[in-house]
Amino acid sequence: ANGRIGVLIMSYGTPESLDQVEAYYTHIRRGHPPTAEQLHELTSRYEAIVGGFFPLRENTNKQVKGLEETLGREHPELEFVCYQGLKHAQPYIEDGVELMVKDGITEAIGVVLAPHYSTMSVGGYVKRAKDRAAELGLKIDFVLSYHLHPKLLEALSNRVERALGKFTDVSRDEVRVIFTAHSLPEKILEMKDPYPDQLLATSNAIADRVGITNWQFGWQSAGQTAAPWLGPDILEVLDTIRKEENVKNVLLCPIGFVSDHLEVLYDIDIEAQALAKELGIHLERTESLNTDPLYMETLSDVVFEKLKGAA
Ligand code: FEC
Repeated sequence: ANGRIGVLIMSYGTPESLDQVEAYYTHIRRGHPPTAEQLHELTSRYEAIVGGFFPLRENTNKQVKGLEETLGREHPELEFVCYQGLKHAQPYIEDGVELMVKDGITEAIGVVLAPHYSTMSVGGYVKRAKDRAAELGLKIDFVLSYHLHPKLLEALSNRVERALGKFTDVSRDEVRVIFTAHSLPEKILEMKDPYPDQLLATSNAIADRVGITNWQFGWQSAGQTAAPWLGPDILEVLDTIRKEENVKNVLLCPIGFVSDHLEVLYDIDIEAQALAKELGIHLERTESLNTDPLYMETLSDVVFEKLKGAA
């Protein structure tokens, strides 16, 4: 490829201030504003998390910068220019595509800051970028998943190792490791969506590397809609394993997320932690990837491989 290559880095997006929470929530709900009660509930979750109200924004900014630096270092012969495209906040995915075209980019690769493919998650990001790129005549190709990339597995395995070290008074085998990811509506199963299998493949690969057999998978952060969501939820899992198997030590490893944000800092660190206390469980969580160089290299590798494939 000649000239500059655009990289559209897509992430979930988060509000920038409390007065943007309503617009953000309305966007997630596809234009349906939340009730006052729902809005209050979400606002209080943001108010409760550590690291500022909206850590996802700064984390995404740092990941974008980190990936641009890594691509530049690993491929000095090429010029990669990174753009952000957010699913539910500005700059939206379409804004990122428009900016690339305005900057004279003609060839681009898109990648999502989530390792596992689902039609409802990554598929949705890709569709929006593809549609806008087609309208503007931009050539763009997409990385769809990277859930078994060796460097990603290494970064996650290191984290599991480190967090297991926090259980000083019991043997490793006594710690139940629960790999988690964002739940989705059960209807994805009928669509033969690869999401659950990819998540299990990542879990299995980490368990193999770390050498753990005492592990399982659990879903988290399911939405409040009438349709059923994939389960069991981690809250239910904690309750069951304490009562039925007398498990007292649990390590949660959120493999579906790559950054500190609401679903990690609230749903795990506050909500699951409170339940664990009540149940008498020592609960720890693996650190988020954020800008781990191994994660930046994972992204750099998959973007470059896609570019070579597209050439
Ligand atoms: O820190 C932040 O400000 C944002 C945290 C955040 C991340 C995230 C990631 C994923 N979501 C996924 C699926 C859904 C589906 C619905 C849904 C709803 C919400 C709501 C909030 C929210 N999500 Fe999210 N998600 C984050 C935050 N998510 C807030 C709305 C209130 C609530 O239900 O709690 C249901 C929407 C609908 O009704 O249609 C589905 C998936 C991911 C992981 C992949 C990715 O990052 O894209 C899948 C981070």
